[in-house]
Amino acid sequence: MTLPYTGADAMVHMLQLNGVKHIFGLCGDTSLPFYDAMARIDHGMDHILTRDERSAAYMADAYARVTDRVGVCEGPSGGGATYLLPGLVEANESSVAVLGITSDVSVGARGKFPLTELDQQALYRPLTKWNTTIDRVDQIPHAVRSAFRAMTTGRPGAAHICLPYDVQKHALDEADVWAQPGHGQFPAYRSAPDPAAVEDAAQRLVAARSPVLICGGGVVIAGATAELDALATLLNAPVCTTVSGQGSLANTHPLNAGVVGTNGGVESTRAVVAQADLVLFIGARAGSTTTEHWQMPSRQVSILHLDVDPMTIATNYRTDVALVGDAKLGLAALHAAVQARITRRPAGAADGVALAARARADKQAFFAPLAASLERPIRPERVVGLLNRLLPAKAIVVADPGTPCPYFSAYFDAPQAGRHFITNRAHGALGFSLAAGFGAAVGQPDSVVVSVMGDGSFGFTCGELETVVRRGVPLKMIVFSNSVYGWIKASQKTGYGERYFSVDFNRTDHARVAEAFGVKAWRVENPADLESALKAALAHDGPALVDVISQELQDTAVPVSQWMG
Ligand SMILES: Cc1ncc(C[n+]2csc(CCOP(=O)(O)OP(=O)(O)O)c2C)c(N)n1
Repeated sequence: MTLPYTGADAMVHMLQLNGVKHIFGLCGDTSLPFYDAMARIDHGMDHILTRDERSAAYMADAYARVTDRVGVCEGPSGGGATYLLPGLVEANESSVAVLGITSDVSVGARGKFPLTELDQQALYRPLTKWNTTIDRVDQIPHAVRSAFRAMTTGRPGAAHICLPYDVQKHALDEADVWAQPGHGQFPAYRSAPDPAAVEDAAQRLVAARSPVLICGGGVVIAGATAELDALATLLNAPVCTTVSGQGSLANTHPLNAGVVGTNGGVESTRAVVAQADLVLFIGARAGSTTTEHWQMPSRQVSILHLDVDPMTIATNYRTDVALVGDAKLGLAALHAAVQARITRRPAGAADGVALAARARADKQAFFAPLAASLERPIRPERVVGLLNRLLPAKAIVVADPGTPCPYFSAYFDAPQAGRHFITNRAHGALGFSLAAGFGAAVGQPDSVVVSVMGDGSFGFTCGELETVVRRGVPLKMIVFSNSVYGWIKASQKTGYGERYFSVDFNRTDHARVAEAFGVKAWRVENPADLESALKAALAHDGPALVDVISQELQDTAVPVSQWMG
């Protein structure tokens, strides 16, 4: 007997037709028809079972960031839908194309108190770029097409499709199951800024005494690193990045002056922005972290802003020229327009290479002695310094909030432009990097991927070590073990008179936990042993974890200029 073609079949085929290769998810009652279709159909997609829907979404997020393809995650109704949510929120706010599929109670059971019922569409509405509930089976192909179109065009973002149980079993006509080529990757289309605005901006860039470029995540998402390099070099302008904008230029590029802002920014990079007479924001939102709560750059500086999303422009700064468009096309157009005008720089023009070199040298002068320190507990600087030396050029570091984010933002020296650093800066939820690192490693199996987490984050996410081992992904993991929610303790130290309240917890032996899951692990207390442990972990041909007994964050020289207080 041939089975009818069902809604579940159509969902599987629609994902396949959009070029999906991996789906991260966790099973549930209302997802059974979808799972059965996945089992029956020869679709070539790999379903990766996770131990928590939050992880599935974080995996899909980092997978999308390293492949530029839509990341797909799925979970069941009720609890599954609530757990999938954090990853979709992060992806949406970080302009990453992630599709979340939640199964749901049957349409026919709505309102009758079926187990797990929840208004999933309402739950996701404010948090996704596109969101729908399927009411009838024949809506599935169109809904999936709309979701992919929404995720990959304009400013990329997350989409959610709620797929009721009974609809998955209903029959439909296969003829409507088709996908638009190109909507599986982002950005699917590129639009260029208004040529008149480009001319205006070019004129100001050429006339500026000291233009500084500040890049957000948009440059790497648009694949605009070569165009950025060309424009900055032509102008001899230093390039700063936000935390998410790391990789816009190689960290070792002569014009890279480093990360700006409260989280990872250091005094010497701040000085580069402070002396600018013009700032060009590129693919950046100019939010609180980047601009030190809208103080840096100052209001006196001329502002140009290139972004694919017009709603980011002039949100925080009165803007002299708005360039609405894709970063790759926009930077290429600016380069052409500047080249046509630039004969000589204005009198007294700053030397961008010298400014960036000074910023990097000053930073290094502060960092190097701390990285060499044999103090106990181990200084975070030592971990970053060793990884800078030991990691291959193609490595990807995925950092959690707490110790990892500011330390790696300030001091990690990726020698290549592109996606070599990932962190969840939109919402900064703890417990991101282990799962995200796994997703990155699935998306880019040729790269060494290192997840760097605080022990607080480890506690959120360690169940996923089973997934890492089951799937044989050679993820490298580093835990900063300091038995404290250090970021908050540091805020209590600076802003609340050292009245420490409910921030300390017991030390866990993370290496033994990892070993119990089958992960090769090292526990390092002596700073002199750190290099050999990291080398062994990197050389190991499977997953490996190094548990570093490290300074409490509030006692460190962390590059954070402002705590909450
Ligand atoms: C889900 C979630 N809850 C609470 C916070 C608030 N928060 C920010 S940093 C931090 C402490 C991080 O502790 P840990 O991971 O141990 O790293 P450390 O700061 O000690 O280096 C907390 C609780 C958060 N970011 N995410």
